[in-house]
Amino acid sequence: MPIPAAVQARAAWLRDEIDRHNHRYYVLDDPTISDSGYDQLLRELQALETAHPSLITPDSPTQRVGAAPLAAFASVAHRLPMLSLGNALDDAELGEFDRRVRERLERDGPIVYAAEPKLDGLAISLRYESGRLVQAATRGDGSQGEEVTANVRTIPSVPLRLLGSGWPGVIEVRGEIYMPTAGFEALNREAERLGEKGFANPRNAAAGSLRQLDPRITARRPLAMVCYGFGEIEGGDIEPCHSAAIGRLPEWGLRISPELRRVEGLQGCQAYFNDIQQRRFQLGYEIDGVVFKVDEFALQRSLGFVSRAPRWAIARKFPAQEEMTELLAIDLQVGRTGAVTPVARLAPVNVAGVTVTNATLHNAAELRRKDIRVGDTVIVRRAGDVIPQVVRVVPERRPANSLEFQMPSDCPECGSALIQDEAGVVLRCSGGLYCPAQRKEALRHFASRRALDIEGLGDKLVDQLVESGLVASPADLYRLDRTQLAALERMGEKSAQNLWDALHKSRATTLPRFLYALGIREVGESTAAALAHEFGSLEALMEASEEQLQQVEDVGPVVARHVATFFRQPHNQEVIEALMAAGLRWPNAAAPAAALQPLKGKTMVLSGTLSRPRAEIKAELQRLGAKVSGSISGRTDYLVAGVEAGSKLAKAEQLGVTILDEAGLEALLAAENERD
Ligand code: 9MJ
Repeated sequence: MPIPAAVQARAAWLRDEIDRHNHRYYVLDDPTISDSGYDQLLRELQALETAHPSLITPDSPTQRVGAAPLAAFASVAHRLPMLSLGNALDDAELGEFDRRVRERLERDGPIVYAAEPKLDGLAISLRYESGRLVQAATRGDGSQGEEVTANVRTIPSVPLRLLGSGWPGVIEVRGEIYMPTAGFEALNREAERLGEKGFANPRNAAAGSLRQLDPRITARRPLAMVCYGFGEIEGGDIEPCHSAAIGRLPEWGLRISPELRRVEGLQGCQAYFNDIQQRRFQLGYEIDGVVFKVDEFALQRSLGFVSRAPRWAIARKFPAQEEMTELLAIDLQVGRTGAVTPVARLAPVNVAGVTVTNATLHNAAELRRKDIRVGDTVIVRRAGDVIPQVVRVVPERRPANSLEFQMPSDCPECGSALIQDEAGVVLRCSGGLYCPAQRKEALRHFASRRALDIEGLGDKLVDQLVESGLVASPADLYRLDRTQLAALERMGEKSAQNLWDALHKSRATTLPRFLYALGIREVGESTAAALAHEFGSLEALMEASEEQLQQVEDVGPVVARHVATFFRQPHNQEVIEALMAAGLRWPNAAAPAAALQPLKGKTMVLSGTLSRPRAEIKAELQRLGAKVSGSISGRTDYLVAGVEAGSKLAKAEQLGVTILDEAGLEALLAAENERD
């Protein structure tokens, strides 16, 4: 049945419109339609093509992912060789290049060069015949590449037909397919989530994605293309110099580097190089240098090429970011929260101008995934100021007798048990206060305002006390005498006296504060208050089983496990004993004096955004005896309404519940704190 002319015209219009929007989005980076508007156009075209399959053309925007998986890639002979580039590794080598060019061209004055970043991806040649993409091929050895048309068709920045007018009947456009950094990172995060290996760098990710036999896989990878050269051209002409000819490509729907510039002479090249090098890590894609090309095609022709590299172009490379070295040992570092991080000790290697001897291995899961072993030859990578990383092992160089690395079961610093976190990624030392690596942070937390509130015990002082060996656990703080304190660096007699007073004052505390100060994982103020309230005494809490702990509001299996494990550690028991011996005390929370629980029997609800963390306010209210509930009912006494309190506020008004704003709450707390 013939297709009505109106339908044919509509389909043609939709195709043009969709191509035009693709161009605006991917090439000009200036979309003029919303994502949903674009989807609507595409869906309308799909519907027309489904109703009338003979409408479908190979270059319809609906046909990017049309092809079935291949058994293998076909070989393609390049009609004009795909050249590679000579390298200049420093200013002197770039100077040599410029001198040779001027000599051969017998020029005294400066040469005009086209300058562009050197993308680190995969070189590709696109062949358009009558404006239609008919073939895409990899460089291969320069004369024979692989045909990857089906895969390249899935890349949104590659037009299936050229836009505008003036393009030659046959035109081969060459450029680089690459994966932008953001896409690469997202892809690797997803791989990690699925327990898969991920790619070592964006270049490998781009190459791996393009060399898929199933184009549907390529289609899901965030690839892009930038054009920077030409192959065969027939049935038409292009501009007579590189910068102008490349500059036309966006009109035809092809992307080029926004950094393309014309520069003059060696000086211009060096200024361009410095500028790009400085902005290198802000570009959003990886580059390994910049490329300079003699701009005028006539001059390029007279220079010609040697073997596979043109005499008219050079890559001024950045120092390599990846180097190979030997992994001498895997050490384990215990961080502030007890997280154990494996660290690679390396045979010293210069990476991009810096000698690297250590690199992070992130965590045990990553170590296992990459199967990194002591004695391996590894690739080390340093990007900008980022901490050096071990990217991968060179399997061919693995010694025959190598053994898989085993994480220990005990903390290398203190011997306490290591516990796997919920996600199964991080191993953590359960040593808590006892573990020297965690001591400083534990002391800081112990002394902090909402814990024991030891005024004057700042970060620097904690460092000094721990490093001098005077203090290993919080209990040691209470054994310091005034002479020892005054002898510390930058400590006058007056500050020593103040600190001593503050330490003395801190002995009188509350059970919730004390529990919070212990720094048990996942036990914040609110949980500490709930635990104190439920068990009443430290002794009862220390004996509680995980099941009993889980009876407490907001305490799930993870928190229960942390609490129980903490109190089972003999070191923690010793520290607690020493603190009690030092005279720490608190009122018995099981039978709080009425005066200490002025909000006893009151039910309060918090809603909206408040100026302090909600958990903090909740803990304070609980300490004063209030029950803090999540929903408003007739039994609610107060609603504390922050910014955008929403439906709870409306309901409270309806039920006649007393509403406090933040100032009202602070006034209430201040009044009640005064009394307790
Ligand atoms: C890259 N990789 O960005 C060339 N390249 O020119 C640029 N590569 C090149 N030009 C001739 N910008 C051969 C290779």
